[in-house]
Amino acid sequence: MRLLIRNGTVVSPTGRVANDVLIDGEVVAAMGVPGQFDALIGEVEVIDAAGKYVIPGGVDAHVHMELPFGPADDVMVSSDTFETGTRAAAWGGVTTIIDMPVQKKGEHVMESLAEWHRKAEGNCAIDYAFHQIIGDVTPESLAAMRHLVDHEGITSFKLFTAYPGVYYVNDGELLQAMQTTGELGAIMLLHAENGPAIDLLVQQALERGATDPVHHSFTRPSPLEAEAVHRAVVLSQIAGNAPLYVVHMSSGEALEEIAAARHHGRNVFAETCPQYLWLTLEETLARPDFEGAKWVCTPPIRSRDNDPYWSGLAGAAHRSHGHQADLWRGLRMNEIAVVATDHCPFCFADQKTRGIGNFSKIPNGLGGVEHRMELIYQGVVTGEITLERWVETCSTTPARMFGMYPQKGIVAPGSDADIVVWDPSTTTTIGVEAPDRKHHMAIDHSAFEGFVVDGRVDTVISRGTVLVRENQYLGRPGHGRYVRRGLSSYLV
Ligand code: DUC
Ligand code: ZN
Ligand code: ZN
Repeated sequence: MRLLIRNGTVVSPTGRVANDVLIDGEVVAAMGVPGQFDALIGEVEVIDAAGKYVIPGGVDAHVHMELPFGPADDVMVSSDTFETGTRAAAWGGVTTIIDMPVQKKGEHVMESLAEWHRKAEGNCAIDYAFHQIIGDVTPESLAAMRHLVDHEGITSFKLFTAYPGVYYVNDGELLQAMQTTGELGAIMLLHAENGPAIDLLVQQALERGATDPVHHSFTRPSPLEAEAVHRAVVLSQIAGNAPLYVVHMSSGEALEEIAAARHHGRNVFAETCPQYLWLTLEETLARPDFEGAKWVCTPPIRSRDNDPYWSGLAGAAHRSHGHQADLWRGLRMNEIAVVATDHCPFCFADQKTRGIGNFSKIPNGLGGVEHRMELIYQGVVTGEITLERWVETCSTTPARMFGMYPQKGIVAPGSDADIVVWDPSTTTTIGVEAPDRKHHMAIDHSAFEGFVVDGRVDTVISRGTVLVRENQYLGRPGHGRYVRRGLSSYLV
């Protein structure tokens, strides 16, 4: 099967060029000046991309489909399965996801990986890979990490300094795991918050009757994110400059820690998510009548200015951080390398409402896999980043960071034909109430309900197969394949 994308503008991190793209089977066969392949018309299927951008399919490096979340006696499972979540991702111009098998305390890494393969295999509309979560640093899990790098195509591991009793690892365990990732040339992903301190603040808040969703943010103040980032940066130094990638960064202070480390030439990278770039506590978590629960995710959505709770406690003068502005700047300056979503949806009706009267019981997570490309493109429209940087942070860099480049992340001869045709001339309305394209995620609300953004996914191609075209879904479960990853391209 051959496809010809004609008359479009191909965008990569290094620029944009008028090129036609010829796809043969699963890969890009050739690219050339407009009209170069016109002799093939009649023999190939043609997609007209006049006035549109032709970009590499999105790579969302941080998602959680059907993730069991919460303590053992009260587990809730994130509401998108691999089937529904990857279909929604395809609708949103994403052609590769990286999900995360979970090893908790006392569990076996290899069993968790086998379980994730069982959940994903045969169900995904798009290609998928895994980062392995290590919740229990033991000789067995350290040995398993070696096995995963050498034999399973898993070259990155996620650890947590948050969630004591569930995923939390202490500093010694973190250092030991970093020594292992450093030796292997693998990357450690870190959820960086000071879990024990947060647990104390949560307990104190509940004791004084502060039970509304907004207290989820007040009890996870941004200095406790920055402190955890700083500690991890130091530990990675002690581990011999072991590569560190801080996931879902939400605050200006945490960003300062990353920027300082990078300034000193350290192997430290950061990721943020659309919710931290676009949403503020005042407009979301602080909504009355428990509606704020829809936006409970971790780290929390930050205040427009600063965190009133911790500045009040410390008696500090009010100072304006503007977390969102800081994060956009970080994205522009490459202090933040990647935008992912941390897609982890929970329905309001039967999941979020479990936390009425106790915000700490609200399952943590937002659905966003379908909207990252358009929400970050809006940053192009508003002048925060360039068109090239959009492609870089949403596709090329995650592919390079996690050992999938140039198979993924670029429109180039020999690369997988994972391509999105993007129409900048129209708009998208986001949400369950959206008039012509209600969201496809298995969640009963949207964190971005009613947002009208410029641009729209027009056509989505995954390894040469058209998944979305003319507002029609043509994909199927099982098209997506497991991607074995190599080592990161960013490390020498
Ligand atoms: N944060 C979330 O919001 N959900 C899942 C896990 C996490 O770290
Ligand atoms: Zn996390
Ligand atoms: Zn996550």
